[in-house]
Amino acid sequence: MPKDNGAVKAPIANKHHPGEKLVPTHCSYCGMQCGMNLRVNTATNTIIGVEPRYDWPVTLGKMCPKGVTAYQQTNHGDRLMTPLIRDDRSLRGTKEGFRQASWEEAYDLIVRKFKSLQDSYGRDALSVFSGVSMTNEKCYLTGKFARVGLQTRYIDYNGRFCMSSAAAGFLRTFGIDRGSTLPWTDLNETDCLFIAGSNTAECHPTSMFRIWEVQNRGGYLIVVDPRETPIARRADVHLDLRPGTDLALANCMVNLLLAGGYADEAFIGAHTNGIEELAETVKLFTPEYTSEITGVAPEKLIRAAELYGKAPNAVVMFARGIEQQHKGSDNVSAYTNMCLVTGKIGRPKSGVATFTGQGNGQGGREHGQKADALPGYRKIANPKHVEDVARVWGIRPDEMPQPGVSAYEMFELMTNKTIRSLYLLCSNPAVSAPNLNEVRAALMSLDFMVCSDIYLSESAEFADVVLPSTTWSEDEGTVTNLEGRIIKINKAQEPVGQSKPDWLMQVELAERLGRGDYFRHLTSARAINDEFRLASKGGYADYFGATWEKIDRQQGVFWPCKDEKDPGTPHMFLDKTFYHPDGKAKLCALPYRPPAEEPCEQYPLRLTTGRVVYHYLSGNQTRRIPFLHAMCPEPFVEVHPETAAKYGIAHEELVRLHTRRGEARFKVKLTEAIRPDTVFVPYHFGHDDSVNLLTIAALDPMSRMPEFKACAAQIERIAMASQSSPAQTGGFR
Ligand SMILES: Nc1nc2c(c(=O)[nH]1)N[C@H]1C(S)=C(S)[C@@H](COP(=O)(O)OP(=O)(O)OC[C@H]3O[C@@H](n4cnc5c(=O)[nH]c(N)nc54)[C@H](O)[C@@H]3O)O[C@H]1N2
Ligand SMILES: Nc1nc2c(c(=O)[nH]1)N[C@H]1C(S)=C(S)[C@@H](COP(=O)(O)OP(=O)(O)OC[C@H]3O[C@@H](n4cnc5c(=O)[nH]c(N)nc54)[C@H](O)[C@@H]3O)O[C@H]1N2
Ligand code: SF4
Ligand SMILES: [Mo]
Repeated sequence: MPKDNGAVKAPIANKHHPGEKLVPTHCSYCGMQCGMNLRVNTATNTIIGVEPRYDWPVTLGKMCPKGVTAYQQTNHGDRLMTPLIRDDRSLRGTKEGFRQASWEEAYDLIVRKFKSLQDSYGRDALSVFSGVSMTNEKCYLTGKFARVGLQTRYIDYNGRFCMSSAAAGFLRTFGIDRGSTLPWTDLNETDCLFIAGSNTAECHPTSMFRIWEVQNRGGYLIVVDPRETPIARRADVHLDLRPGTDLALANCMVNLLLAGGYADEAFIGAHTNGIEELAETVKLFTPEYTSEITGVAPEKLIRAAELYGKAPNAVVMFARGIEQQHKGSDNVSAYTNMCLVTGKIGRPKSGVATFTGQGNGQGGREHGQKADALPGYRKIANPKHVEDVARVWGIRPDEMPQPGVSAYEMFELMTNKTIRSLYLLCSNPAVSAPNLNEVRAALMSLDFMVCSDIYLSESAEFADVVLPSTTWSEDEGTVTNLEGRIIKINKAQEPVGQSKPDWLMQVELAERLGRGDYFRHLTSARAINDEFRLASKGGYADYFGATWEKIDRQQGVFWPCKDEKDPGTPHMFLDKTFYHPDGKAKLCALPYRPPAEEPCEQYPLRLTTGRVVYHYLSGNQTRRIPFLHAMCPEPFVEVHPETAAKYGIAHEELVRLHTRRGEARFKVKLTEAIRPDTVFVPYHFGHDDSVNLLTIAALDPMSRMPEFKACAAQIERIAMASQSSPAQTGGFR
């Protein structure tokens, strides 16, 4: 039994309830993938509740408010039970006009439309936009479905808004992108945690017992966040920077580490490239200069560098706070420089980790849903990689479509009619994409749209055909958690109504599109797993040896796992070999750039966006759960009392936020836990309540990640605003 560091003291046996069985699995939501047992009534074969899995080594029985209510999704009254078709296109952008249809009718319509659009406008008239709340098997098949089934180049996914900067940064620095270089069970045993841009207590709550344990053992916690989040409140040093200024702060840390005698010269010399240029670049970032940019007091910067530098073992961690910037991938490489110059990487209890967001945010980015990538983290730009995958798929290499474009850029291509049709699955971009007025207009401009979801989402309102998918509890497969550990999701109940797993829809559609030869053999999640492990074999993200049996036997398998004998790789880089051709890691010299949009007279505040513990992403799942809705029924804007006084606004008053792209109304939440120059809004709400009506689509040049975390905004009392120019509408309702 692994050591327990939190409130749960000893392994607790799960109670046996008569007439029930427990199905061990993992939560449907975030990258923590907490172990849970679904309680199933054996007479009705339905899910009726949940119990923690105390024996799951990562989370030891802990779950958050979303996890304990996740089971309520499966038999929820809002589930889509049959395919829906809408004949009257004038009703698009609303919930109205859908009628129930059979699968045959829905498939016939889809196939007819797809074929005629491709006949008229070429194969690339179709596009696929997917998400990573799906298993590896489904993510893999979605990539294959786009490229072999639909034969289009246009596929991308919601991880572009989530993990793409972490991925690009790690690839540049290490030559490989595994989100964590060490298992979570190491975290509580380190001496210093440096956590930037992560609201860990709300977004990865079941990591907290390990983080508190570091402090309980006399170690240190440093938090970089413009807001005093629950974790920042308990930090030894809270670096409360202006949103969008991390690159300066990270450079300052490296400067202070080098100047303070904390550099590991031997490690730098033997295992890295680029120290001269890095040292030259960071020199400029003295505590005083950095303080001017970031607004963080110089003493705090010095103290943070000292604590990290002195710690025998330390882990640098970050999340979307630093990654969702138009220089997110630079921020990732810049913070990772801290580990490399001090040699605190490639050994137990030291390293770097990003808090992967979605349940399968890691696996989902490795197996071909990205515009330019193929299974095993291969690249379409590399002819050898294309050959490897083409062989497994049974196509000629020259039949492999070229790379497409990133998620936001796909919407731009819809607007200009390059892309005519969208097959959307497992994502709700009408809420979660940036600059929503444009994105909603892009969806409206489509000639034909299909949406697969478990509920009628805000995005489904734009569709011509809606397909009912299964929830995670009605199918099986594997997911890769935030450690890089491949785990098993088990089926607890038969699909409700006529809902089907996404992989089955794709296999059946491929058949009707005349592409059945490539898909017909994939008759189960297991069969897909066999093919996908083979397709990943020899790639960077090699899953070949991670069989379902081994996953069960070992409580998960860390990739890379090359073959049957290989137990997997919990710790990366133990032999100090990185994945660039010369085996060295790259120290990246990255000059500071300000956010794409800086405050000005008209838009004097910085708007940043993110999450609350009670809701998940676009909120399409969690807004329907009574307890979660009761705890957080509507969005709000966090405003510092000083700022509120300046604008004459009060707690709970309704205000209007404006940016150059749009406006929306929110209730004010007065709090001293935010910088006076910054306001924060959670983005889990739809229609006119979406803060993404305001956000900017400034894209990172490497990762194509939008700058969700910083734009310039104005706040107005509604009473005053009503006297000014007429309100722009919040897009389509
Ligand atoms: N409850 C809940 N948990 C979730 C999710 C959810 O929707 N709800 N989603 C999951 C997913 S997909 C993801 S990606 C993760 C996201 O997990 P996090 O990244 O932790 O969540 P966010 O709220 O987006 O942002 C984190 C923090 O970044 C701070 N921040 C804003 N701007 C900046 C900046 O410029 N610099 C720095 N250093 N910090 C900044 C914000 O104040 C916020 O506290 O959470 C996962 N877990
Ligand atoms: N302003 C702002 N915007 C953001 C962010 C931010 O911090 N600020 N964060 C970004 C991040 S990190 C992320 S990850 C994105 C996420 O944004 P989205 O991709 O919109 O995330 P979800 O709400 O999870 O959407 C998943 C949809 O799929 C459905 N679904 C669940 N399981 C399945 C399944 O198995 N099959 C099918 N077909 N459907 C299923 C759900 O009901 C839901 O409607 O949002 C991004 N947007
Ligand atoms: S922390 Fe994440 S995985 Fe765990 S219960 Fe909460 S939402 Fe689910
Ligand atoms: Mo995410």
